[in-house]
Amino acid sequence: LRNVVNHPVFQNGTANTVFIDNTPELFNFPKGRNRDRGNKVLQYIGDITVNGFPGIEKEKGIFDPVVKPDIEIVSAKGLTAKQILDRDGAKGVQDFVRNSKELLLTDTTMRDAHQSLIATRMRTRDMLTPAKIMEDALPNLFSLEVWGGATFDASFRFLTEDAWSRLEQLRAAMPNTLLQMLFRGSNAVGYTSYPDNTLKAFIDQAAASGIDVFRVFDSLNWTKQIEKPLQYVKEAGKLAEATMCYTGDILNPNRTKYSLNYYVNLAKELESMGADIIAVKDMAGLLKPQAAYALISELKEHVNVPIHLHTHDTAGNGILTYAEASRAGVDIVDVASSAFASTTSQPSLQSLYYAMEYDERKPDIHIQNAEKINQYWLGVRSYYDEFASGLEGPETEIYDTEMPGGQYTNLQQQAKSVGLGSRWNDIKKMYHDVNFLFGDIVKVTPSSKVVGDMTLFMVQNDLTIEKFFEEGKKYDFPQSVNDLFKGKIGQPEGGFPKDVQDIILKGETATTKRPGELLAPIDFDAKRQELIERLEDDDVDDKDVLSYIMYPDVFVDYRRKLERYSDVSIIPTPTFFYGMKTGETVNVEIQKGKVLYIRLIQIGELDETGQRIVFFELNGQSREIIVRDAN
Ligand code: 3PY
Ligand code: ZN
Repeated sequence: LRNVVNHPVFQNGTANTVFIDNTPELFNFPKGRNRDRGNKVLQYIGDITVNGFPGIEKEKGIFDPVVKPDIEIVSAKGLTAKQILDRDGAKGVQDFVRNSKELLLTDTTMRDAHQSLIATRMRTRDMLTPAKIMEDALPNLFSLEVWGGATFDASFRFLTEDAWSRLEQLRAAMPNTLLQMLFRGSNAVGYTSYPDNTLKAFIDQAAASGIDVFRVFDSLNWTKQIEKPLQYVKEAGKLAEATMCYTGDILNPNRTKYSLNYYVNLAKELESMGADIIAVKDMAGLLKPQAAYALISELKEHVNVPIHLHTHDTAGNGILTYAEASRAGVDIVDVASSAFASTTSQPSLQSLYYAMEYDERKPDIHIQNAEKINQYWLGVRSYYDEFASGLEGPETEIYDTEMPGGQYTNLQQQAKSVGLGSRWNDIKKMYHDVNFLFGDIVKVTPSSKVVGDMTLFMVQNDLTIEKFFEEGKKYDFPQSVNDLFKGKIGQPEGGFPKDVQDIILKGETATTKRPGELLAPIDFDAKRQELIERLEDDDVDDKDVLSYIMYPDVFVDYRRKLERYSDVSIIPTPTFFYGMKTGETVNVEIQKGKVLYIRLIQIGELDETGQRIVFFELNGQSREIIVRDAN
């Protein structure tokens, strides 16, 4: 109401009922979730303190210091790529890239790097400090990859954070930097195909919320599924980065399916579809240095649009791959800050800089600033060590396994959760075998998940490839495997092996049509209504509807948690994951200048109903919170 009485129209006495119609925003009173925030934050901390955070097993340890990097302000060399996009459009950015003699860099720390190392658990809070200073510190970076892939799902599911709000906060913090997302073609940011109207709505909203560069791929390299999203990105005035996923080994004479020719033809096709940039997405880190030289040289010869290379450093050869790609003229490469680089993540930005320090294409970055930002990331990284179950060093077996970097830790977790943790080596071998059983397909979300599901199924049931052919008809394979062979995620190069398809589908029919063509457009108003009914809350906007379409149950759960806990993104990360220790005090800033001083006094005894009272002090006053003990 203070807003209403302060409004100039109200103050000068001209307010009437039309005033209410014209200024509805003033009558949006805080919804349930924002009432009583202090107690809700205590409820969250109490619940985590008593029951722990899923996936965290250890006691809260001592974390490395996290200090705001004290950087030197650098001015951009002319306009930034983002300013050029906003002024001159995609064509302007293409010219900018072509005229840049230096190798350009995309920093993936806030997307693929944490997806590939710490199971996508990085919180928005920990991104905002570097986001605010990166434009001043490293203005000549081409872009930052910050969104898409698993980050969308994980922020709602595990972090109780709105993915759109993350994007909008990053956008506000970095108005002059290209923000990039990974877009799964006809699967948007989900695991299943969506109708075209939904892809368009999602792209339009992502563009409005801050995305400039859309890296659009299809998990089987089926260009039919890339075409529409590319068109929608272009209609939104953003950069359409059409992607070919790299698999196999172009230099291996025995792997002829995905040959140099295959990729050159694919690139030409993507260019003719209107790609502004072509990405080579080496999601498993299979592109060996010499192959990178051969591939990039050919692409530079046959296509005119800039080439953006993405790899994972799983086998430890990433820097050499980039150096060779640079020698062949690649325009942009993806790197991560050292604290979040290497193994299943991207190669290190700092390592690449030093590898090329006296090269004519040395990246134009202020290395001391990059080092200081990395110091910050090192501190942040220590909060998340409990989620890092990945590699300690290079794993060259990946050349055989062909498992994407982003899947590695995930599949390990999935294996543990079904009791197969001790059979990881068998799983890796089986993953290789399943790939060839499926006809040697591109493996990236969601096709990689299907290979993973089948792998776990085979290992769990002690199946071998021979047994599959002998007894396969007796088994009901995982739903995702059925869907793949029905054509529900698209068509692989060369089609599916018929004998395998028959065993899996057992007479069910398959389609070779683009799944999106078979889906009716989504009625957004009906979806909104459905969501309002499920939530019993009409505070639902367009972004909520899109999130609900992508992840219905996850989104509803997220909103329930928001009701119970309010906005938990304000809770410092150590407290968010580990709760509090008796006697500890933490400060939570709920809005600028408004701080909750929270002290944990005592955790009460378990009562006969399975609950405990947790005793806090909130700004000097005692508060008691009831927590159900789930242990
Ligand atoms: C994703 O789609 O999440 C990926 O990272 C694919 O590599
Ligand atoms: Zn990747």
